[in-house]
Amino acid sequence: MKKLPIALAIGTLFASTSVFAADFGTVDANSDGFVTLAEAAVGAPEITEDAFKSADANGDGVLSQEEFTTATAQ
Ligand SMILES: [Ca+2]
Ligand SMILES: [Ca+2]
Repeated sequence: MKKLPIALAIGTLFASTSVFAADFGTVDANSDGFVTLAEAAVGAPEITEDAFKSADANGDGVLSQEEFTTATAQ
């Protein structure tokens, strides 16, 4: 079995959690336009720092709506 691309793995992780089946605005609890690891962990306690960093394409420590959508689009 081939390894899944990391984005697909992230998307699967998010999609398996009900909160991440919701939209970006729901996960972005403080509505600042970015999802932090802490915000992500509210909906997906099993998320790892490595998984979060893999979704954080530009490495700024937060997920933009584009990064979030990319990670959860699979
Ligand atoms: Ca936020
Ligand atoms: Ca980012």
